[in-house]
Amino acid sequence: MAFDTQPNTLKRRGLMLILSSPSGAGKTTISRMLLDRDAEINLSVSATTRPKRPGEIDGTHYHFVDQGTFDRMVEEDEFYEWAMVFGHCYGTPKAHIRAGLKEGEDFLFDIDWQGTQQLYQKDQQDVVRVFILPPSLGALHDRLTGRGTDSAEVIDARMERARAEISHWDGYDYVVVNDDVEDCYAKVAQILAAERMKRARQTGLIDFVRGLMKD
Ligand SMILES: Nc1nc2c(ncn2[C@@H]2O[C@H](COP(=O)(O)OP(=O)(O)OP(=O)(O)O)[C@@H](O)[C@H]2O)c(=O)[nH]1
Ligand SMILES: [Mg+2]
Repeated sequence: MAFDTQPNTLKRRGLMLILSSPSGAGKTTISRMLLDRDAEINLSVSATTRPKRPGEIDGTHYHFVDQGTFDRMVEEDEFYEWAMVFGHCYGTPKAHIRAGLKEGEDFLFDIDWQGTQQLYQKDQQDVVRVFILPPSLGALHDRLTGRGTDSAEVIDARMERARAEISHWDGYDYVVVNDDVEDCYAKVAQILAAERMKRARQTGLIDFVRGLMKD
């Protein structure tokens, strides 16, 4: 009897892991940790019309495009979803992701609640939605202040936005409170591991079980 193939190495369909959170709750940190530590997941690189910030790399963090290019992409139906966030357009290019999912690649999405709703409507079975909450609004305020990059006014505006974003918590499959970044990462990694094992995603199971029964 050959038991050399474990079910978790079977062929499977990829998934779309969406991480959303209010600004400052740690989404960017958790995303980076996942991308560094998990070889099977890649970032879905969005297109945006917002100007590039220092340190950002075109094609790695975003595809930075002008409004005309963005509008053309919308017209030609190149986006899975797109939304206006803080006055700029952001969109998820589709072709690359569709092809990757079939090959068993997983994608991480750092998108807001509007994009999450649209992706979910288009593709429920591939989407896993995770929302990260701060332990308290005070902690969120401290983190935003601690970055040292924003004025008090900007921080107040971000806090207002954070309240609005938190109000969408119930549109997610999983909600994780980020008390401690390593704990929060571990929880997100567990969610990912379990979702990868879902029967419907393990497209290689039918053949595997058929083979088992022959032994
Ligand atoms: N719907 C949608 N939202 C996106 C997309 N790409 C990025 N976003 C969201 O747009 C918002 C602004 O992102 P950025 O311009 O990178 O700014 P940021 O400083 O990272 O903002 P926060 O992550 O909110 O702190 C974030 O909430 C992202 O999650 C996209 O393709 N679609
Ligand atoms: Mg961010």
